[in-house]
Amino acid sequence: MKNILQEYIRTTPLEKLDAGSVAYIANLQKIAEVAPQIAKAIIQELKDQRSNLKLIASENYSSLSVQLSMGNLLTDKYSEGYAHHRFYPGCSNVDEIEDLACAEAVKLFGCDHAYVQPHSGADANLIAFWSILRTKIQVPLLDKVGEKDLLKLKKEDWDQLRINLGNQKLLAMDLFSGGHLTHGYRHNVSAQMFDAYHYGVNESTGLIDYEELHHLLKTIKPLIFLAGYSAYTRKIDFELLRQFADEVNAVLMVDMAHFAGLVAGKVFEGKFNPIPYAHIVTSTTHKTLRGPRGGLILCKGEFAESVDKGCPMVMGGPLPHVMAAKAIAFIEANNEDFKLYAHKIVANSNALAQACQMNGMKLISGGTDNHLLLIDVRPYGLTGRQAEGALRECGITLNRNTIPNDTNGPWYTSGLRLGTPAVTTLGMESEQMIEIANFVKEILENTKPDIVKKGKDAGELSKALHVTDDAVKEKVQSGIKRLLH
Ligand code: DSN
Repeated sequence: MKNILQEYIRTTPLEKLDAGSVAYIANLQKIAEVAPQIAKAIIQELKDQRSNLKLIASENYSSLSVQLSMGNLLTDKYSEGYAHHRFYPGCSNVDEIEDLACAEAVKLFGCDHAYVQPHSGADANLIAFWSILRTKIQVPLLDKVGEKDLLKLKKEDWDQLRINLGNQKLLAMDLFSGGHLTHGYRHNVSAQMFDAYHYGVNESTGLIDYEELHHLLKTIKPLIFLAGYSAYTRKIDFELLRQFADEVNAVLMVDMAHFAGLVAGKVFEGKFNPIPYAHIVTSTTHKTLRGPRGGLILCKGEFAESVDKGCPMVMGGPLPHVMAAKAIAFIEANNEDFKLYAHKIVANSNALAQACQMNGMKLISGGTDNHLLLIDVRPYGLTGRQAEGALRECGITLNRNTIPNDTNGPWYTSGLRLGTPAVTTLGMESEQMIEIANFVKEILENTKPDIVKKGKDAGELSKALHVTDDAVKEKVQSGIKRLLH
């Protein structure tokens, strides 16, 4: 272990060995006393993130303040409930942390109410779904039968409530067009909870067709109209979506996990900012927002009481150490530097998209308005999985992604998703985006599907395996090394 720590120190530029690094080293030493293999994996991960170019659109580099606020005794405390309303004693310090995190989120986003307990974006979505169901279905039923306490509900009313809760419609963007799996994908609990319907994008433009969506919404009349995405490259007109939602009395929910940092950084303003228009907004805190891994809910006052019941409705104990890190991230995001950073993410994404197109790559929707772009890799005769593997081998980490009407399915896929939040944190500019696009082109042009050597498919071209020209691999690897140092 000593060697690994020595190597960490050796490979860390002196100017970066500040108090944070020293704290990190002390932290790793304590970890190594119990589980050297965990300390080793952390150091390996550090090296990995330093020596490969991080283009995963949903990843970033959080600050040391964010990271170190999570590695402490706060993890030892139970605090089920919410601030000043706990099922456990001794929570005054956690109350202070949660109060601050909520207040900072409200200040940053200008919303009515914030809930900072969700452990992830998926949790945030589940809590938001149940908060809507509670507000719109459960509370009215309780009012109707004249009972306030769920525990005292008669069996037949309880049975009726369960039927009503299980009989609601959700309309969301489909996974293949850029939606998220928690938005009613059949392999996710959201599709099992709701009668789920989906909208896609126009086949030729790759854009949301608002007219078609309007028509679909009026036909389906869902309880929840969900907007937001994991892999859509354009801005969304939330003002228009709210008008549509109001026409059918639907709740407009927006999952801004991917673009929360662009909202916080005032890149998405006016009708492109979901906060004034959506009833409930969910998010993660670790993507463009650059905070700790976790979830967040922002909502109008009407839903605040239900959202605050996230525990016990969906969750158990909150994570006080992560709430502390969220407070820090919201404070970090609420300044001019973060605004510049957020604008630069999009400028870089545009530069990367243009350079990819100049290099002959086909982009879904023809470009980007946000932090990500999607390349259709079919013209190279590759699946997304093969392309992803080839790029990773050369030092570029990004993920394969479905594209609209993808015939390769969500495992192999036909697309690559590229994002600029992490490389922008590293200080890269459009000049580097041009170099990156050149690397991607060279790799894709010099990679071929490989042959399966064993099993019943032996001899056939595989959708998973690839082979990349060695000289290209070496050239790109040394280019990436240069970019990162
Ligand atoms: N896994 C995240 C992403 O990459 O978009 C969403 O959950």
